[in-house]
Amino acid sequence: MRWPAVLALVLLSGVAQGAELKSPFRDCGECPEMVVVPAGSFLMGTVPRPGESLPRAEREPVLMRIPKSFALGRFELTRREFRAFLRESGYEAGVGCRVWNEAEERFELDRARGFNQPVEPRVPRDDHPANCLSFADAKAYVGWLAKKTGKPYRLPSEAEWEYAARAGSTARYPWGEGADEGCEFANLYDLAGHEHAAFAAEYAHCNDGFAGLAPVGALRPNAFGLFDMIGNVAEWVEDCYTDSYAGRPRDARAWIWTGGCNLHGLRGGSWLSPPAQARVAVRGAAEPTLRASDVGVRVALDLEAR
Ligand SMILES: [Ca+2]
Ligand SMILES: [Ca+2]
Repeated sequence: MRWPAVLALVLLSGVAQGAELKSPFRDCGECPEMVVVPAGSFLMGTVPRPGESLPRAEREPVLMRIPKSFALGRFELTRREFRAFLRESGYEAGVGCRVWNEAEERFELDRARGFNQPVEPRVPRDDHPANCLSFADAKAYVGWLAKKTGKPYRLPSEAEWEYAARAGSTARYPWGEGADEGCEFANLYDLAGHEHAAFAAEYAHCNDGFAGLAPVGALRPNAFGLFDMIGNVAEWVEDCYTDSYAGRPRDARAWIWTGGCNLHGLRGGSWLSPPAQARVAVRGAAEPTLRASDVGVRVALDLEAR
């Protein structure tokens, strides 16, 4: 089903009336800082422009309702936070990470690389996003965090992710329609990246200041106070990936099925993404075993138990 643009604008009035942003919080010293995302509704997907070709996965939008407020990581999970998990749990960060080979302009599996030995960032800092994490690593982390805090930490659903990333925006990007206006908000493949690597892909014609991974929160947040939803590292969501929204739950629940998924959703694109691949509705996916230098985690939390 296609949605006429005028109808879409009417439907997308969005965030619950009277919602006001609450202060961020964290449940322990090395726990992720959390932002309360208000309840609301939104159109998930992209209304195609006349003549525009978009993947089926996003071009048949669905009206979604997020019935209750929830909390989402203010930032991508950081190296410091993931290291606390490794230290306290004894979990081993595996090796074998998909990295970008600049010389050959392609991704390749580097069996010697992993969270502890990333190619990027070249000089890792505590506040860089944790990367080279598989879906299982992400689940292990949120499981540990839930046990440690006694609170229902988990991965975000795909609906929650897009709702939170849009933060009330109906545009192609949370900041508006143009990729070239996004360098204040998102670390993508931009002039800085192009000057450094110059691989053959479209780039944003502005300078976000980062040719590689940026520390979390280096750029401006969206209207919900969330940083780096678009770009930097792509983020795992709980949902199995499908190539259509037909039949999916129309609320905040993740769309998963017993027996496991061949592919899980990845959202937001990364610092390596051409801007068109980092639009807010673009649906990425990967095998749950994939560890990649451009993939990380953002945690979510149910609030009813608080
Ligand atoms: Ca960049
Ligand atoms: Ca991100």
